[in-house]
Amino acid sequence: STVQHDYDLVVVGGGSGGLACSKEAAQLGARVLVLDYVDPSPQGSRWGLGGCCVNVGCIPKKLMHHAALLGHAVQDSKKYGWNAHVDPTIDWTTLTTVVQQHVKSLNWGHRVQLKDKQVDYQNAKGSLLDPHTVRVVSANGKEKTVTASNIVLAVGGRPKYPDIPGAMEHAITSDDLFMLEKPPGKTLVIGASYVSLECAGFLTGLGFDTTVMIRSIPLRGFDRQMADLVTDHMEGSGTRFLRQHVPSAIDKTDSGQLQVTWRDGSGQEGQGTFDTVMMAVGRFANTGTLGLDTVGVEWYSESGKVIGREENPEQSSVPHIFAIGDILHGRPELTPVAIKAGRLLAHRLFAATREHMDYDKVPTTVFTPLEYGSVGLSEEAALERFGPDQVEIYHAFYKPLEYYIPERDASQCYIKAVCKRDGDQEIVGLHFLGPNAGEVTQGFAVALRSGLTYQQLASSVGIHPTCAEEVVKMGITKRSGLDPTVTG
Ligand code: FAD
Ligand code: NA7
Repeated sequence: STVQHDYDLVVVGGGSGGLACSKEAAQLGARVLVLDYVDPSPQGSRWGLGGCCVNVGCIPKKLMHHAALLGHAVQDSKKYGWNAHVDPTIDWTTLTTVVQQHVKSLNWGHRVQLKDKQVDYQNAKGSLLDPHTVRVVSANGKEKTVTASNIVLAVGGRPKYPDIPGAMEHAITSDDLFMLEKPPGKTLVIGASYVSLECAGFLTGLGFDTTVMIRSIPLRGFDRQMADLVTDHMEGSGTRFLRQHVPSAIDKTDSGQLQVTWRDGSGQEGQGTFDTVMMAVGRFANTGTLGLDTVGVEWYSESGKVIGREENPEQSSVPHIFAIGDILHGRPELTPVAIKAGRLLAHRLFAATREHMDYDKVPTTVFTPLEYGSVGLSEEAALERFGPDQVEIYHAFYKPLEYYIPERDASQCYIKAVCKRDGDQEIVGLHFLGPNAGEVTQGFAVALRSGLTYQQLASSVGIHPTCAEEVVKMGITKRSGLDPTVTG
């Protein structure tokens, strides 16, 4: 049809995926409108343009993780001869101020880029009225409609609250933590997602008495052995754990603290008092008010996520309506995934390219105090897919050079390559626990995506002295039963 719509593309949600897609589309000559609107958290936190990653995700998280590592480095530095006489303490107000300043500079940067690239932007909430019409409600309540040839939904997700008395009222989530006015004090983090462990890890590192409540296992979906090493290391660094515990209520005491009631694995009830309780029990997709049913976009009621097509992963059941990022069912919830999917989609729509997002072997890193980088399959997943006889695991426990002088414990510094057993032994999964895991994992992930085999890895020359070289030096298989500890 030759119907003229107001826009070639309307993008609902100005986060990682939505901004990347709208900018790319505009660069390719499309007339683009992007809508971004943030509902305040139940605790009243609000923020600017850019979505989760910029405001309440990757960026503030990594900065606070780094802040915690710096404190640790000051401790280590004394052993190297630095006259650092006082034990470092964190000034929470300074930390949140500088983190928020950086976030605001990114909010501003996004605005400038949209302007430069001639993307129309509105701080407004979008929903679908009919398959080509978007209802736009601006922050001041003004309402209008726009029509679009194509619509991209990129509304991301928000933290869940468990359905227990007092949770919504008294608990914060990661949406509040990074802009918390007062230092969190004694903190309970509920849940065992990577968000939970990362936040608990840096809070411990910043000097706050921190407890994590886990109802089953840590880091569901990740390699089990690695996940257990992550929590072992945290426990050794002072984070407390309540395992097989579920919360049942949160009450405020007269002194203003929070009393948490829980049940342990044997059904026994217990209580503890905290200054801050943070929920990190997973996230739900922001699709509830989008009007998906009105236009016939299929979605899963359980997660709120949009169902993509096999042959065109971001295309919904309505051919010109697409979903990218955290709201796309069955895909990793990561910023670079949302960005890449958004860019490729813009090219398919406005430059007639055919390249699709490849969601396989997407690397990620859990920024716990000891970082965990991974790409590809966990040991469990490989054993299930190929069978125990067809999988070879190479592994190594190693000690980073930097750890010797300050006598840091390296018990959890561990690497594992999950390989097929036949032929040149294709590597199907790589797991690295150690300093700078994100930096180490990125390059190896490129190699894995290019079909890296164990033979190629083993024939590579390391960079000495690094932790990354331990990856290319791994020679002990699990099957052999030999001690995988690197010596010398
Ligand atoms: P978002 O970035 O969430 O953007 C969606 C935007 O749409 C938001 O601004 C939202 O308010 C807005 N919106 C919602 N509904 C509407 C509507 N109806 N109309 C208009 N606007 C709307 N990923 C990594 O890769 N690395 C990390 O280290 C990392 N750390 C994280 C740490 C934490 C604590 C959290 C919570 C997440 C982290 N992530 C990380 C995940 C990453 O933030 C997300 O995968 C990414 O932001 C998803 O991008 P998106 O475009 O799908 O959605
Ligand atoms: P996940 O990975 O969905 O994890 C949610 C965590 O919260 C998990 O540890 C759950 O335990 C726990 N949980 C959920 N509900 C409760 C209640 N009611 N009480 C206590 N604990 C609870 O979280 P994310 O959304 O952060 O991660 C999304 C993606 O990132 C995911 O796909 C991963 O691959 C990486 P459980 O394990 O269910 O017992």
